[in-house]
Amino acid sequence: LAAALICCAVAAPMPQIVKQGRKFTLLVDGKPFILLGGQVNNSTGWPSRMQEIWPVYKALHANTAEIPVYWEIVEPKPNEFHFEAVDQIIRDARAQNLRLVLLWFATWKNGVMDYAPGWVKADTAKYPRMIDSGGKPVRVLSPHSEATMHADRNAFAAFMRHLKEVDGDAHTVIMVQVENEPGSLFTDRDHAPASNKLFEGPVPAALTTALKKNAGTWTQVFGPEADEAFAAWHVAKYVNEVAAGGRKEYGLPLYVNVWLRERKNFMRPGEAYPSGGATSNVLDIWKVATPSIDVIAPDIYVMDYAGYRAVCESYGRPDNALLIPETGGFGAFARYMFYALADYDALGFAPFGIDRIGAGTVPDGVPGVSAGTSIADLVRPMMDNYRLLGPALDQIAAWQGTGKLHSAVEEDQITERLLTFTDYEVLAQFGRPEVSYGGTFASGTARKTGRAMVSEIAPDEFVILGFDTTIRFEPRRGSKLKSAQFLWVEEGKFENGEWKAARRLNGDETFFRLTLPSQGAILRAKLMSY
Ligand code: N0T
Repeated sequence: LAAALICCAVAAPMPQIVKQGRKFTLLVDGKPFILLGGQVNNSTGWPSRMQEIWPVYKALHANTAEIPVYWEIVEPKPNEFHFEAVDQIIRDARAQNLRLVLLWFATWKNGVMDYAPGWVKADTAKYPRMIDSGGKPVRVLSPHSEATMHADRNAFAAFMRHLKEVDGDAHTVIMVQVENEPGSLFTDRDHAPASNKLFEGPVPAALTTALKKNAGTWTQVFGPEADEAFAAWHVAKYVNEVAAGGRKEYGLPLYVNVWLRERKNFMRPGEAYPSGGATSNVLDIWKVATPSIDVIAPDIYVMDYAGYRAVCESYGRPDNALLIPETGGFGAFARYMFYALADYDALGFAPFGIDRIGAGTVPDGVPGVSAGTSIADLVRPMMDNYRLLGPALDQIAAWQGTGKLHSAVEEDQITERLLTFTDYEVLAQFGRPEVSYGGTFASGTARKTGRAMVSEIAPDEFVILGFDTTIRFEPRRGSKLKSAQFLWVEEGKFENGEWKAARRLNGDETFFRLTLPSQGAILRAKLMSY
């Protein structure tokens, strides 16, 4: 019997990203999964170092760890592979009940080549550097080298084949990032003679046709963006080849992350951001060039909320799911998480630099934060988010894409938000009401901690999750309802997909408004009209 069980045990379905209607969903073990994670610092992908970091994930209630895998370490000599560290990390993650996203640091890491193995770095004839417009080689591998692409693809394929062997049944690893922020710093494109020749030639018909542009040279078709468009096409084709090689071995979802161009000085490619990466201005080119990549994912360090939302808007589009594999972990980003999950149906959200949580004070030079501030204080709102939202992720995943899940988030000068649902409107005001009789006007919190999401789960029933927010209901303007009254309100939580009410709220707790306190709460309210 045991033998029969073993022989017939069915492996869980592969992780995959599916699209139903306009909504993308990441499926893990066949079920919708919102990746709530964190990325470790760059030099932390070592089992010994991870021993100190696993407890941080536990404390956070994260469900996924994003950890790099280094080409220079897994292939120290051509075709000699070492996956011991990767294997140990997978075993440890499994023991922690965490999923993994592994990050393939190879030809590109932040627009340079630092993770290429020594034998690639040393052989500049076989693995050429890019040449800048002044004729000088730079610290970036050329995307025009077949030899370099083959070397990377060969290693990535070996890595994916190995993953299938060690994890093909358990699916602890749910997704793989191909490269890290590809593109080139120091030059807008390769100016080597052979590349210049290519640049003077026609734009491939596959690209002009897909973009519905007339045929012509790069300059004719793309004008002032020609060098960058050319770089994007060639970097994207290269990354797609690497991805395709790995995917053939093991079909996990693959994504590419982006060092954004938004809000960086004069936004010159190769100076303010790597040229040829999948920045918003060349995203269309990347989508044409990368059929083997599931998602192009922005690393969002944009500090202001309008800019943050604009990035979500430009990457979450009909042909691309929104996935945020890197973002900030400080105060404002705890608010932005609500936008990402509730308004843009993000598949996942992962602050960068998990190692630092709980450790020390902020060093000099971190934008928007004064040096010396305690990191624990700064990340507390994010940790609160994880604690509150973590157990409700299955529900949030089910509410995404319904059009009935909205965020209400406090910002400078924005002390209230009005959300519209089928029959009711919700007024969310941040902070505690100042006057409790004769009107309620919450006028904001000291540290901008107001953040909530509201989901209409039936026409007269709502779930409200969040912090430091005051909630009131009225019939939607124009609806035929005359009044709004609570039939009942509960405070509780979700457990294994079930709502567990802890108490009924009434009296002062519902009289003028509902309140989400500073430590957060999940409320469920049934309304009626009379
Ligand atoms: C990221 C990270 C890591 C405020 C930087 C961000 C990670 C890489 N690059 O810590 O190196 O591996 O993907 C680049 C965006 C910088 C803009 C910061 C503005």
